Amino acid sequence: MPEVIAFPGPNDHQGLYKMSVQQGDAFWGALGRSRLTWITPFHSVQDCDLRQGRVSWFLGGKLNVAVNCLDRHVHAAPDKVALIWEKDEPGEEVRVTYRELLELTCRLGNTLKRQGVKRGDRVTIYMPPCPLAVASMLACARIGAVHAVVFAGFSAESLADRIRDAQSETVITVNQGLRGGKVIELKKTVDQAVKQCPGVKRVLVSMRTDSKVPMTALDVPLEEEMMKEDVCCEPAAMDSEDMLFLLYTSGSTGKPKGLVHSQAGYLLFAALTHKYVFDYQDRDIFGCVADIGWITGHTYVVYGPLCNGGTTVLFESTPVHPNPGRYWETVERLKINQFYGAPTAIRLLLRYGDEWVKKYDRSSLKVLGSVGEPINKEAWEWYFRVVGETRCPVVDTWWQTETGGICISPRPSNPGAEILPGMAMRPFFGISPSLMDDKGNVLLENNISGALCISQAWPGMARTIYNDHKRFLETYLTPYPGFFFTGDGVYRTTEGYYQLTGRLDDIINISGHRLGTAEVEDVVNHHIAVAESAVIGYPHEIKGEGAYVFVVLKKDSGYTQETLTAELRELISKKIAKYAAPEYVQVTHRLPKTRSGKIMRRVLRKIVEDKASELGDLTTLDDHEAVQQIIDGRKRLV
Ligand code: 6R9
Repeated sequence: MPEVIAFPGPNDHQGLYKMSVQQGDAFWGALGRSRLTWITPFHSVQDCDLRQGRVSWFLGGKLNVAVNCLDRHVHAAPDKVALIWEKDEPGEEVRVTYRELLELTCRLGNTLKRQGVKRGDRVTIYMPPCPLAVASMLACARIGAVHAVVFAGFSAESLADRIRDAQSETVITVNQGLRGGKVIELKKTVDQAVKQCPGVKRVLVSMRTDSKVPMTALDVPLEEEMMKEDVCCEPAAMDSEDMLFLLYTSGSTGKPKGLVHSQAGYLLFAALTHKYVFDYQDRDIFGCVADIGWITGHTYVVYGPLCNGGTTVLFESTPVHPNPGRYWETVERLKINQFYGAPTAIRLLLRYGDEWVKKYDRSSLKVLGSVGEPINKEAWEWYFRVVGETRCPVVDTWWQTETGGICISPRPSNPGAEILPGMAMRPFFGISPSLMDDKGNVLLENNISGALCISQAWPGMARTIYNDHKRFLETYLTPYPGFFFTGDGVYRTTEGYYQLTGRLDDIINISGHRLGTAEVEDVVNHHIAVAESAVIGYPHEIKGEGAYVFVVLKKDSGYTQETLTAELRELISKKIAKYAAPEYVQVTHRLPKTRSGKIMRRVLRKIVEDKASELGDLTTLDDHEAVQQIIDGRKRLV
């Protein structure tokens, strides 16, 4: 007889949290059974050992993620709206019901199969938010292929790197994108990328606009092919731990890494966090404005809301198109109940003043969410007071591509719990945060700062880095053996609440987008005039952080600071993405180095933060004059 365990009531968050971390098997087992639909039930809830890098959930179980996100809701309510596609031009939204989305997904799944895509194959998706992008993700899930969505703002080079790393033979894209009223030649970018990827066998092209684009021998017109296919597509029975998707993200060294998420644990964690953090109810319209190319788009535009049978908004535009009232006009028109966006956009809109917000009826709003970077108090207060009229709790949600879903955040479904401005507050069910000091000791007390680690595996965590498990272990699991290391710093208040303080490594966060300084340096160092460089992040009023490049030129290169700045900005946009282009390029004669030759980024950081009087311990610095020159050079630049 299995042991009967009393489950705390749905409003007893403390009880639920306690159970989730102390009796994880009972907690997740019950949720896995009740919230997911299985083809074969699992026999064990988990088999995890962070020390060994072993993470498996719902062992022995077989399921299909697309069935969980579509079929079961089609049975219950076929005409319920699954997606509202909020196109670039306001007022042209398109509603897609669960029945329609299932049909699209099946036709697309059959198209992929006919084109030769097999279970386990990787499919790269390079598309803006649109129903066919969601159907592409779900079609992969349906036939057991692995999707790798690449944000459609990445350059051809970045796209090619990701296609090659994933060994994708298939790319799905659109003829053109539309964003902020501008046409973006996405197919052209794919053409350039595919030239560098001999492994690509086919490119499926959807027609987002009416413009014909040149088609090559590899290209397949997606809508035309889909029309020929059946609206039924047998779902593959997938093991809980089979790969669902790869998603590339920047690390502090080397090329971006393809984090691997698996089926059941990820989906359950997505659905549960979506339900509890946003207090999502059956008829609510959920408006997450993130692009599907980021993890936020995966988990809270697609998988969480659809697994819960919800209605989710796909936002194709920008916060300022056609004017800074866009978000709130969309909230009014679509009657959005939960709005989920990034601090960088909030800071930008705040500057345009309250009128753009107040013009529109926001009475549908119940919860406001923030994600991607720390939200400063001023932005938090404005979001809470002006946008939400102090009526809507603000949930500052901390998580990462690696964590799969929200890990630290307030839960408005938790009645009466305090929420403080600019704080992620409390761990979600199953998440046990640990703070570490430099020596790897666990800090048990409150009112203390440390490196944020998580001491137990949770169902939504990434399982590995595609084709590089060693790097996965080295990055996340060996720095603090037995713990998952997040790379973030955190402060725990006297009350035991968590406040994130920023990255501890060489990752900078530009408008909520991660960028490794090493990635940028790699591009800068390829410029013919550059002898060496150092890239750092500096505080930026709107973007959170900006990139600042220090360059030492080769002798007699003939370049001035101005010409070099323009060329480097161009080069970085082309090689990485537009958002990565640095704000400042400062040419200097020397970089500050230790006697052993290491660049002292700490010193450079202080200088660009205008804290040159607080440079700290400089005993290892070999060249004090270099520092003074840099301070003087910066004064001339800004
Ligand atoms: C979901 C997402 C992850 C990094 C993360 C941290 C920063 C995200 C945050 C936050 C403070 C928050 N971050 N949310 N910092 N408060 N609420 O953004 O994933 O793109 O992988 O970035 O973003 O530094 O480590 P990802």
